[in-house]
Amino acid sequence: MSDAPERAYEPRKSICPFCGVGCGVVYNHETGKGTGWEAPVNTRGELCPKGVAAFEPGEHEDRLTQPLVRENGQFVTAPWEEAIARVVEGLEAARETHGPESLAFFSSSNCTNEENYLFQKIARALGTNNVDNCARLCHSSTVTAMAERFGAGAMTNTLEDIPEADVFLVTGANPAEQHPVIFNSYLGPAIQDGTTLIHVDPRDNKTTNAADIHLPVSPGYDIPLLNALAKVLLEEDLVEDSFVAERTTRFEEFVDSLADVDVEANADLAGVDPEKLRAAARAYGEADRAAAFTGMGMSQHHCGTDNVRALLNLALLTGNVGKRGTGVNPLRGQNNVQGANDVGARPADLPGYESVTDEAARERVAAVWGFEPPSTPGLTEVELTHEFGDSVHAAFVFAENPGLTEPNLNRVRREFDELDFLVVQDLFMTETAEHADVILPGSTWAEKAGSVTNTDRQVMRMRPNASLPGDARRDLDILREIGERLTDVSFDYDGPGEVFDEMTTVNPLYEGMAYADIGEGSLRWPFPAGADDGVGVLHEDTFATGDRTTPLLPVEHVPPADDLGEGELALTTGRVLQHFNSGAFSRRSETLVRMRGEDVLEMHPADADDRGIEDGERVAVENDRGLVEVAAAVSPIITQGSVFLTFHYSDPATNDLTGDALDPEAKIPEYKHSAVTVRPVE
Ligand SMILES: Nc1nc2c(c(=O)[nH]1)N[C@H]1C(S)=C(S)[C@@H](COP(=O)(O)OP(=O)(O)OC[C@H]3O[C@@H](n4cnc5c(=O)[nH]c(N)nc54)[C@H](O)[C@@H]3O)O[C@H]1N2
Ligand SMILES: Nc1nc2c(c(=O)[nH]1)N[C@H]1C(S)=C(S)[C@@H](COP(=O)(O)OP(=O)(O)OC[C@H]3O[C@@H](n4cnc5c(=O)[nH]c(N)nc54)[C@H](O)[C@@H]3O)O[C@H]1N2
Ligand code: SF4
Ligand SMILES: [Mo]
Repeated sequence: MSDAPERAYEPRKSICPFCGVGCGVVYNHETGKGTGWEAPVNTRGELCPKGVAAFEPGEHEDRLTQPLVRENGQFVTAPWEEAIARVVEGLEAARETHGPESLAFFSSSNCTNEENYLFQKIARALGTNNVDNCARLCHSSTVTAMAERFGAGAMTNTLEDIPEADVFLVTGANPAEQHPVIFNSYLGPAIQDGTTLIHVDPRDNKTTNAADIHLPVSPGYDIPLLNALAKVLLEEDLVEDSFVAERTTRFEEFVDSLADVDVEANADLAGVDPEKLRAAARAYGEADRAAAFTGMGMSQHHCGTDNVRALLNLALLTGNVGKRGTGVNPLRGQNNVQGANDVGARPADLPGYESVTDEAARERVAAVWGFEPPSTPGLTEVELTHEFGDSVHAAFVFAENPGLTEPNLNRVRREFDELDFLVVQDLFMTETAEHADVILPGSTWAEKAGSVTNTDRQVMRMRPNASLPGDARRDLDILREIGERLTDVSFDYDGPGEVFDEMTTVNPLYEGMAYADIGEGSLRWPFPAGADDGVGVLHEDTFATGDRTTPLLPVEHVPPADDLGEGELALTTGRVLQHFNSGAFSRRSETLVRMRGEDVLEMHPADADDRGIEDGERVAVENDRGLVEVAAAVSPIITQGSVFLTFHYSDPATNDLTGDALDPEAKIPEYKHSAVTVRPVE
């Protein structure tokens, strides 16, 4: 560990390390902060506060600048040679004793396409598909539902065409805070010009401020709400018959499934005003073009896949797919969550989403790799943690902090102690790294080159702006060396360009792209032969499944995993503008900490009154999994019966309270509904 690292800067056009919007950021010598450049997304160089602050965490005194190894329970610094030798020894020992499936690889949506590609290749060269990334925790359910219906899980539309919509239906997402440049530069101007915004969210947040209709759904009750919207579309003849006839199947069955749906009763169950719900259905159904956006409020439930299925029905009923200004658009999480998945850091998929069970796909990959990837799908992120000490004995965690961001942390902490060997490649001493045997100090975004793929499928290039502090190394170099030493395969690439170009030969989505061609612009997938920069609006004539039609699917309400007992409230969790995920970066940025310090519990005045809680008072939020103490922020911005915490802080850690329930198909945790009691701290 070190004091504040010295770094030399040279401004070069790169991409913001925070969210999936993918704004261009460059170091500015005058301000010592980030400045926007006129990049593919932030075309006027606009940034949100996180982009401006993006260089600060790399300079923080907590920065790890030397490898650490555990000696007699304590971390001591070690030369790289020794640290890497221990990694090779630790992973090999588990593999020899328990087989390749005893290894777990946590890849990173915070890191580049090239790093993720090498990381999954290492796992597969060792004989396991146990490689996943934290997209599992964000949009895995969305991707499952969308891939099933449309053949692709990504945004159906592009930022460029979306402002053509007459209506935006934003559900379970708060883009004004989580995707600020999309909201301010693409949605906002359209709203100013008359596009109607419908916001479905239990909280009245910055996105709601711009909304025409707000449906404050009770957490976990989106299916009754979405089914009621579908019912109004049917009752009021707002279905686009020609689209339903030409592009969908199973319409009659779907109509039958809604026969017993009573709009008023469903609205009541979802906690929203039936008249407002009807108004929302009319606005969406009558619009010439309506674009839906979906986020964590929909995806992070144990019925997350079904939630999104219910939303897809609305788009299909109204013909809002395959045209400009329409679609179903998941707003992706980190700067490379789209890319980490595209390049194969997934347990059931090879690069380009070809299934590991598909023999022809494995053979195609083998022709390039020189070995055949294993054919049994691996385990997903939370499943892997739950197997620590049982079937999994060694883990490599690259640029993730599951020790803080997975649900039910008291269990997760115990699980980490069950491992025989853990290596963590990060920038700071994280809650996960505290359990490690070896910690490898990697590079921040500001010190690396490579490509990332943003939320609307644009592949863009990052360039180093800063020198590496101390003995820290570039992530790609660390992975290359581990790959060389640990596997029988050559990892002798001369840099990200060579890795990218190999990746395009095994990944059908990126086939034909060349690293050099990205330049300061972007290349978008899919990228058919002869395309200049890729396909914008997906599913125009046929869905990506290859079919012209897709079914309408009946969806039934699934009650949340935690029952609410007498006096209990529904805790939902999420984000604020100034902080980011585990807080690794945002809590190490003076600019952002100044904007927002501690976490608070958002609580409705009626719920506070019932419990004798005053605004600002410290409260205990508790269930049988854990206890969190914070100050209450009493205000009607949150719907009665629910409370809200972020998960951006480590002390207290909100995920002490969240539970183990997973969506049966996508395996996403239920971060958005936990039963808790709230009382003043004595
Ligand atoms: N500032 C900032 N930006 C970020 C991030 C960050 O941490 N901070 N993280 C990035 C990442 S990794 C991701 S995945 C994205 C996520 O971006 P979002 O999806 O916008 O993130 P959340 O705040 O988790 O959830 C969105 C909204 O869902 C609402 N909600 C809660 N429960 C329910 C429910 O049951 N139903 C419905 N309909 N709504 C509900 C919450 O009140 C919240 O306003 O943001 C990315 N961008
Ligand atoms: N309660 C609750 N929990 C949640 C969620 C929620 O809404 N509610 N959301 C979930 C979601 S959507 C997500 S995506 C996850 C996020 O969970 P995580 O991925 O665990 O969190 P992050 O903060 O994005 O990043 C983790 C680590 O990456 C390191 N890092 C960043 N960049 C680099 C790099 O370039 N190189 C190296 N070597 N390290 C780097 C950081 O220092 C940090 O320690 O959290 C999930 N957890
Ligand atoms: S909107 Fe996202 S990508 Fe753009 S500056 Fe803010 S955090 Fe970075
Ligand atoms: Mo995420």
